[in-house]
Amino acid sequence: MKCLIFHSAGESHGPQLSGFLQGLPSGLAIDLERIDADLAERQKGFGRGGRMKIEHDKCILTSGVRHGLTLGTPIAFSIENRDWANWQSVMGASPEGPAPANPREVELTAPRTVPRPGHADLAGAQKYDFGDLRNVLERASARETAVRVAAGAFARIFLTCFGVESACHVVRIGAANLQPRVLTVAEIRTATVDSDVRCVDPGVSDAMRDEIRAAAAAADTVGGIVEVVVSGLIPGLGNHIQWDTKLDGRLAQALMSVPSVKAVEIGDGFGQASRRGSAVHDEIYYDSRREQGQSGFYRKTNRAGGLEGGLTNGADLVVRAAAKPISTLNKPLGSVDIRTKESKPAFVERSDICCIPAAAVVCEAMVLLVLADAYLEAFGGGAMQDVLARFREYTARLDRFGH
Ligand code: EPS
Repeated sequence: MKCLIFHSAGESHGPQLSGFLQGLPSGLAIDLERIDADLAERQKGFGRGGRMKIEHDKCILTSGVRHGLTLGTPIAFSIENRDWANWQSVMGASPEGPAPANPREVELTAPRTVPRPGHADLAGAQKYDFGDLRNVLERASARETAVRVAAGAFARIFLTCFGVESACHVVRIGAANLQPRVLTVAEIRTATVDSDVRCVDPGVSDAMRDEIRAAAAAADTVGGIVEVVVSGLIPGLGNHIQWDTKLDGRLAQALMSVPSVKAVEIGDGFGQASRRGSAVHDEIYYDSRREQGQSGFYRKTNRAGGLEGGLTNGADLVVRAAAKPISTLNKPLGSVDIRTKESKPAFVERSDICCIPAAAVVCEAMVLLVLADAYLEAFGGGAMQDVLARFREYTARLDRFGH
């Protein structure tokens, strides 16, 4: 992301997570309740572990907004880790922190030396030369995704000004799979409201819960696939001219950075590999009376998922991410103690059985950050009114192109 810069800091059991977001124009109205609503969505989900009962994530703004409006300056914000109260002796910054307050803290302070297969534990310790895996895992923890969701909520507020709306849902948990179907943002929002696995189909939701229960009973974990749909995008975001500016590549990078994500698919991407071109590409139609999409051009299908050649084409963006099962297993896999080199079961840290409903919210946030960056790249300016004026100029030009 070049026009919108986002970075985070924070350890899972440190005092707080911090976020830094730079590039939003001045004059954008920020409603903190909307940001906290997105944070609450991330905390939900059947199969979450004990941590979410402790935390109550809220966005604390410390710069970049005055009297409810952005200043065009860097936005800094934090999310408190309530659990820090129980970890001060384990995670304190000072060389002489408080002594462990109880046997649990004594146990937590002991170095973790048997890496979990699938986690950053071993390669991180090798690279940074740590004898205690906690120095890696605290940052590799998915707790960090809370800040991403807050940053994505700022992006959502910005994008709403251009008529962009989004939603996410879960399409697979383990063997429980939603048959592919075309869904609008509104349909996804309505149908997932009551599903604690964030699935649009009640029958498949039941099957997904069964998958999670079965994994929990086997002291195992389970992964899945999430889908993000975005409507209202103008044609021409991103570009076709350079490998690192193509929007599909930028989306894939952002989604692949989400903990657990191992694959990204745009439209029905993987399925396209086995079909002929005539059964894959979305034919183009024209109707001069058509108002929707700022031009008379439209498609009857959207197998491309709203992206062609690195640019949006005006159809809904449809992107999926596949996430592996969480790598902390209550019945741990075999590993090796980095100190003694003895074979041992990997260490067990409190964790979730399934993070897929939360991962959907995180993936949506990442998509929104990439799209906000693309709008700023196309229409950027210091003040929101200038950005909107450039946007209107472009949509008027698209209208002339289409008529
Ligand atoms: C998470 C916080 C973590 C984990 C989970 C998600 O907190 P804790 O380690 O204290 O339980 O529950 O993260 C992982 C599964 C992981 O492997 O890092 C959160 O805030 O979403």
